[in-house]
Amino acid sequence: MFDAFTKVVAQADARGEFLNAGQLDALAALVADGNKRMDTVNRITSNASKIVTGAARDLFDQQPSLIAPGGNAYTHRRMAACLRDMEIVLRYISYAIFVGDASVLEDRCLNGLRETYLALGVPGASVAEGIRKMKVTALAIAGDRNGITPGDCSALMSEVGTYFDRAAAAVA
Ligand code: PEB
Repeated sequence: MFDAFTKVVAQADARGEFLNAGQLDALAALVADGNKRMDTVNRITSNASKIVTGAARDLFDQQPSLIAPGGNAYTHRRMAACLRDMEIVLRYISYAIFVGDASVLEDRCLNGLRETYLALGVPGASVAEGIRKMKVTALAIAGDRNGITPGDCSALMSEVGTYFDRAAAAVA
């Protein structure tokens, strides 16, 4: 599990090199934008259940067969497993945003998840759609210009988007 700093150190060490100016500049920019990152994590974290339940509701509206008898979210047990899975994915995405690196998400959540869903008979494409719906809400909440010092968050928001994209691609 890396963060943005240890990732750069590991890469430099693998080549036996000192950190270069480009790496230092990139990490300096990350530090300078640290408050934006923490605000983003805070907003997503404190709205996690809203993001999860909203995405699940939209998913079941669009794919009602999931909650019909025989569907993969039919019965309270499967519905609970589905909501829990979406929450787990969002939690790992929030960690990745926090550390500025996807490895925690990849190693601890996405690794083997597609195979797990295949074995369970859970439709990965539907999980991916649920993740894409969480992305839309999370970005709207994190990027809300109200109640926050205005600034340019475009790079951070696109980084946040990439973590959702990775998660969706890993199960689709
Ligand atoms: C992954 N999900 C399920 C299971 C596991 C995971 C390991 C089997 C064990 C169990 O039921 O608890 N666990 C989960 C995860 C990590 C982990 C992400 C990461 C660290 O440890 N059903 C749907 C939707 C979708 C869904 C498409 C979006 O209709 C999910 C939610 N996951 C779902 C369902 C089950 C499940 C299990 C329904 C139960 C499947 C079953 O038992 O029939």
